[in-house]
This record gives sequence, C-alpha cells and structure tokens, in this order.
Amino acid sequence: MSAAPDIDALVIGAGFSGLYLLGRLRENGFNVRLVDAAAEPGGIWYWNCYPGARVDSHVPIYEFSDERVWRDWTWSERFPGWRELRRYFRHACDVLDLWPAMKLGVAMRSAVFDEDAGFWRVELADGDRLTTRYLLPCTGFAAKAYIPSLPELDRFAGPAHHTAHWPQEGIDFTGKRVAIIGTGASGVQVAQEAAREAAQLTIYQRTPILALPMRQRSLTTVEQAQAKPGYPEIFRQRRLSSGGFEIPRLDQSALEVSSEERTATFERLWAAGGFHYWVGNYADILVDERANRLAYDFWRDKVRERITDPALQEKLAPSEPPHPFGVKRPSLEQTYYDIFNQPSVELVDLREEPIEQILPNGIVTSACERRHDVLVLATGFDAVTGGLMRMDIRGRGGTTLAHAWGEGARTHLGYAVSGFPNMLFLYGPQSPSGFSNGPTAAEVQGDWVVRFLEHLRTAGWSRFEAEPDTHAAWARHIDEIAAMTLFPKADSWYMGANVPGKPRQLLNYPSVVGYAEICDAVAEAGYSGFRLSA
Ligand code: NA7
Repeated sequence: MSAAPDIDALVIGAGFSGLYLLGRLRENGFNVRLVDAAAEPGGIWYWNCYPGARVDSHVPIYEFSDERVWRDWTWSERFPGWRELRRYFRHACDVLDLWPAMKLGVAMRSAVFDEDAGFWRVELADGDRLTTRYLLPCTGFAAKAYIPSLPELDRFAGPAHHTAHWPQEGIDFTGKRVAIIGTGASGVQVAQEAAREAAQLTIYQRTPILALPMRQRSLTTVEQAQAKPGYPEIFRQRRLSSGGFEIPRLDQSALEVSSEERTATFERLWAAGGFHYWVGNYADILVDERANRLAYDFWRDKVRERITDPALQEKLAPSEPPHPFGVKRPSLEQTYYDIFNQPSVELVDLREEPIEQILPNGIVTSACERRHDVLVLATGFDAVTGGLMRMDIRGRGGTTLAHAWGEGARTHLGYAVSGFPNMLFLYGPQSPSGFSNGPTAAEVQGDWVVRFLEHLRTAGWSRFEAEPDTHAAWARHIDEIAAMTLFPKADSWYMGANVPGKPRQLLNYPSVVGYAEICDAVAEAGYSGFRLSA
C-alpha cells in the first residue's frame, strides 16, 4: 500500500474557476490548496491591466452566485474595469475564507503523475514540492498570449507590451505616439483610452472588429440593493442559457418577420447595449447566412453613422462582411468608432499595406514608415489550449498535453484526457469556456467536479481516468454542432484559427445548458467513460 499524498487536490489558478473550486472543495471537507503565478487573485484581471481593460459581460451576470459574496458588494459600473474586478476578487477571498489555502506569486513548475503511488508529484517555482491526489488546472482560456513574429519586433526601443503582459505599474500614453497592432476586444479597449491621451494614435488593423455598443453606465448602491432580491433568479437563468447570460434568444427566424418588425427588433437590441444584439438576436442569426447578413447590414449601417470619412467607413464597417456577424467575438465599445474622427487617430489597413519591419522608433509598412514611442501588441491569445499545453504536466508514461493534443484538443467532456489520471481542468477545450462568461462556466463545471470527487470518495475510489475511446465521440459531437453553425466560416480564436499552424477545430462547446445536461447524464450513469479504481 502506497503512502497517502500530502493533499486531496491542488487547484492551479485563482480566477473564477479556481476560486470557486477551492471554496466548494474546502467546504466539502477536502484538503485542497491553490497556487497561482499572479501576486493577486483575479485570473486574467491580474495580467490584463492595460488601459481600459474591462469586462464585456455585465454585472450581476459577471460575478459569483454565492450570496455571501454579493450581499455586501456593490459595483460602481455595469461593466467593471480591472481595478474594481481585482478588489472584487479580494472581497470574495475574504468572505469565502480562501486566503489560508492560497499560495500566490508562485507558478507551478511541473506536475508528474506517479503511477505506482497513484497521485501527482508537483514542484512549484519556489522549489516547494507536494503530492496531491487530484490535479485541477483552472488556468482560463487566455493564459498564453499570442505574439506574431513581426520582423525585428525586438528592435523596438520604447515600451512594447502585449496587452496580457502589461506592466503592473502602467504606462503613461500622455503626449506619446502610440501604435496598436490588433483590433480585437483588447485593441478596442486600449484604443479608446489611448485616443484620449496620446499625441498620435495609429491603429494597425488586419480584420475589422464587429463591435457592439457597450452602453456603460454607473450603478448606485440603492439600485443594486433593490435588484438583489432578483439575483438568485438571474443566476438560475444564466445556467439555463447558451452563453451564460440572462438575455433570452428570440425563438423566431429573422427571415420569417417583416422588414419593419425586424428593424424594430434590431433597434431594440441595439439600444439595450452590451451583448443583447449578439446573444438576444433572432434564433437563426448564427446558423443561417441570409439571417446573419441581415444582422450584419444593420450593424454596418449603425456603425457607419458614427464615422465621417467614407473611406474609413468602408475599412471599419465594410459593405461586404469580412466574416459572418457574431461568429468571431464581437466585443463591446464605447467610443471606438468616434475616435477615428479625431485628427490624431490614424487607421492603417494591413491588408493594403502589410508590416515589413519594426524599427527602434517606428513601423515600416509596404507603403511608408511611421514613428512611434509606444507599441501595444493587442494580438490575442493561443486561446483555450495554449495555457494548458505549455504547462509541464506529465501524465502516464511521461506523456504531455502538447503531445496528446498535437493534432487538436481531445477530451472527455472537456474535463479529462486519457493518459492523465486524476486530472480535471475547468474552462478548458471542448467545454463551454470561450462561449460562456467565466463565473457561469466556473459554477456549472465546478459543481460537477465537486460532485464527481465526492462520488469517488464515497465509493472508495482513489483513481480515475478517461477511457481513450471517449475522445473521438466527444470531438465528433462538437464537430457536428459546429457544422450546424456559421462558426467555421471565420478565422477566429474560437476555431483555433488565429495562431498559425494550430489545428482548426471549434474549441468550445457552444451551450452552457446543453453541456450541463450531458455531463449530468454522465454522472447519473455512474461517470460513464471514466475508468474508476482504488
Ligand atoms: P483577439 O480577439 O484574438 O484579437 C487579436 C487581434 O490581433 C485581431 O484583430 C487580429 O487580427 C490581430 N492580429 C493577430 N495577429 C496579427 C498579425 N500578425 N498582424 C496584425 N494583426 C494581428 O484578442 P483580444 O485580446 O483582443 O481578445 C481576446 C478575447 O479576450 C476576446 O475575444 C474576449 O473573449 C476577451 P485578425 O482578426 O486575426 O485578422
């Protein structure tokens, strides 16, 4: 009989998923610890502290459903910024009493499954070693930044940072000539801030983002106190949705209503702001190209009204869609389309003039050279799989995730991989991550994991492993869903298509409720697809 491990479970990552799991496992009597390389809890809100970084999901959707956390917490804005989110995470750790089990500012160096002992041997970056029965990576979808190989990028002499590696002390844009490469959610947010402060702002765009009006507003303590009795119902609704919102999708086709009715509906969703125009739109917007085109055309015309220069209108909101609306993540904006009317803001279309070289003080495109003092790389992430694959996690026989997923991510239910016993990850590939906001997925998945580990404890099992034949079935199921939608038609990070050479696949499961139903059925069936042993 082998010795017992030091702890029952090690959680890696102090974002929504990791903190939720930590709290629930502790309360259920597991001996659990958490480590995170960041010095503070908050997950991506620790690393993504670039100017303007804020969440695109409104509160209270974007928070824990636990009343102990929301009872005495008030937000200042409907879409909070990174500083407030970090305070919120500290508050959650306080009221859930999580601090004693957390080790922050220390990365996990390696985790090796000891087959004889039946548990994981973990080494931390500070040299600490521990053994754990279960390994629970909760590293989020954006744990690995993607930086394209731009010619001579490292020659740039001024501050040059990826948005997810932003210096904690910040960078002052005042009076500077700022360049931003990339126009995804991060690029849009930095651009809005930089346009206010910089002497000159140049935005290098490869594909226009189809951004939606955020309609940010301040929230008062009184209105939040009045709304709180309704929170449990909102949290219930988000679990019954596709994307983790309480916004219902219309159950009609965009094609079966009159154009007057459709326009009125589009106007209503547009006015509501946030993701209403994306999540609450007609039932076939994301599956039927004709319906999608109607949504695109409305979006295009709305955006063009904000831009005075016709040439810029065409670049930012082209006559023909660059890809179907909503199958590349839309992002939310406040002043993004207005800033291009400022003389100090320039848009460079990289399809017309690609970048040829980075200079110590500028960027050379095929058309000309521009001078910059600060370079912002808002170029996104090796999303969903990158963060897990780069960790030194070695399963049975020393196999790595990079090896197991060389041809694309393969999992059982988006939780487990054959060859990696006693490991479950949250917010990973083939789960709703990416399509769901963090807290909703954290709670749906976290509850399932806690129930599974309780089942193992009660039944006297100490080891589980996904059966190898589960992978193909789960991948086939997701491929079939993808084929019913327009998602494969865009080169997005949803499809793994933003990183050269990455296998193309729909990386996530596009329905929280559909996913939860399947996972619950697997639990009811005694955790089918998992080999359980003592
Ligand atoms: P995104 O949404 O992946 O955006 C990355 C942007 O960077 C996007 O506009 C890319 O253009 C651009 N990009 C990537 N590589 C290059 C090169 N080589 N040259 C020029 N431009 C490039 O990342 P974000 O950080 O903004 O947002 C990620 C998620 O975080 C977001 O979806 C939310 O869920 C929160 P492309 O469109 O590929 O042509």
